[in-house]
Amino acid sequence: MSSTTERTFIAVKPDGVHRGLVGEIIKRFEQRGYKLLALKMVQAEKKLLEEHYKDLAQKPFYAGLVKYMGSGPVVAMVWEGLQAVSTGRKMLGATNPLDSAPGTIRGDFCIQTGRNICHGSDSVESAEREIGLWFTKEEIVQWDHHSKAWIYE
Ligand code: DAT
Ligand code: MG
Repeated sequence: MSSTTERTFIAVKPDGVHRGLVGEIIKRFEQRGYKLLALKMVQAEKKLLEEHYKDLAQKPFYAGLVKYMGSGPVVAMVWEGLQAVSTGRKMLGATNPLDSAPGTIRGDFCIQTGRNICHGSDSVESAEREIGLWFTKEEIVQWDHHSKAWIYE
């Protein structure tokens, strides 16, 4: 199976921001080799969060999830690279941090599903939808247009 270049939507949730884990989470994606295409800190509107998590609207934890995600600023990002979606999910770890392997972000920094510090898209389709919800086209850098001039003289 060949790997393809993908984009994924990664976010540091309010508890991750509050706990000072923004840099740690960015660092892991940078050091793995992914490219940062967009980043912003957002106090998300309830409407955006409800739309973001609309597939979970019937779950008993939905209202609490939306409230938690709106309880403080979120750091929203777009990362690009080979298999960014599935590898990003591996780097985050399992949804329930008690099942997240040590070495993953959740496995290293949290213990509660309801406070699991980070979000990552679960498919290429979800990534496209989520990137479109959180970012305008203008906010996403066309890195390939810049990188040669930027890194090399
Ligand atoms: P993930 O964030 O790993 O993609 P998900 O999309 O199934 O997981 O759920 C979104 C978020 O909702 C998850 O990160 C934390 C919260 N959540 C999921 N299951 C939960 C549960 N059983 N109780 C409380 N919160 C839950
Ligand atoms: Mg999910």
